[in-house]
Amino acid sequence: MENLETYCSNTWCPGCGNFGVLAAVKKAVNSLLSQGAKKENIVLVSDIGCSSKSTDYLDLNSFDSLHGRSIATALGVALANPELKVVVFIGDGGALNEGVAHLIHTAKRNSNVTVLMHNNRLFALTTGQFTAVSPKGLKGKSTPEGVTEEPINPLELMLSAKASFIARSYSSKIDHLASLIEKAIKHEGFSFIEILQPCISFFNNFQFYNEKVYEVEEKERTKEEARKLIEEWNYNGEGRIPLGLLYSEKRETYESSINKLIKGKEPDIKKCLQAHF
Ligand SMILES: Cc1ncc(C[n+]2csc(CCOP(=O)(O)OP(=O)(O)O)c2C)c(N)n1
Ligand code: SF4
Repeated sequence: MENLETYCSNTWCPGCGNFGVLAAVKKAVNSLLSQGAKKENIVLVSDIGCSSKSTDYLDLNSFDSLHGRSIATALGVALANPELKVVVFIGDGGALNEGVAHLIHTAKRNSNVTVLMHNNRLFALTTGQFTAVSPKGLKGKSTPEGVTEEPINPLELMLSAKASFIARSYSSKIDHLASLIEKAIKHEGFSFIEILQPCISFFNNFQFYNEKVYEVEEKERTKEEARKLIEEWNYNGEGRIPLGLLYSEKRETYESSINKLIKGKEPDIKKCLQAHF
């Protein structure tokens, strides 16, 4: 078992849900390595935020992108080399506010990318402004009187955007999360895991999740069945919170369809160089 540790000192607040996510990623990566995956073929792409510090703490190839742009960067990596397993670490702010267009279109394209969305339900690194998934009424730096808007449901969004692997887990359930991460990375196409990740400093909802979450059986589901499960929780207070692989389907990946299109039409590098020199 590789500990995958780096020389970086960890700057997360003690008790942060991100520690559970990091432990689950290490477990999933080790399991993949033990099954023959090559370490050099795993590429992590990070965004900006507490969640994206994960790449600093993992001894794997990684690329630090801009806030909200990591998913577009990951698509580029996957397209350039279809051999790679590309995993994005992104916060709910990066995924659903700054970068929501990239999230939707990368899901629609079925690019071979795994997105781990650390959902602490606010912009944590900048000390607690509201995001698209903050519950109505949440008080913070940008909403001293409480959020007045309704939160969106990111899994509903992913179902509509045609994501081919949609799952939810919780940072306190390390084994559950590790198993989903492993499945998501093995999945051919776009995989999205929403990770409920309490931010102990600005929105400590460990107790709320401990009381509300439950694990669903893993089985094939129609979109209607998945939608029903996904709508059980409204991201405010009401409803139980289902965890697990909620929807998956097989569909051709973006990389496969583009590579078929360009096969045999690649530019002749020698001729290009001769034309220039
Ligand atoms: C385009 C852009 N907008 C805003 C910022 C400022 N900024 C840096 S980190 C951050 C919060 C990140 O929140 P989130 O993406 O939810 O990740 P978390 O810190 O919660 O893990 C913000 C707003 C930025 N760096 N770039
Ligand atoms: S601010 Fe919140 S999300 Fe960021 S490290 Fe601290 S507890 Fe974790």
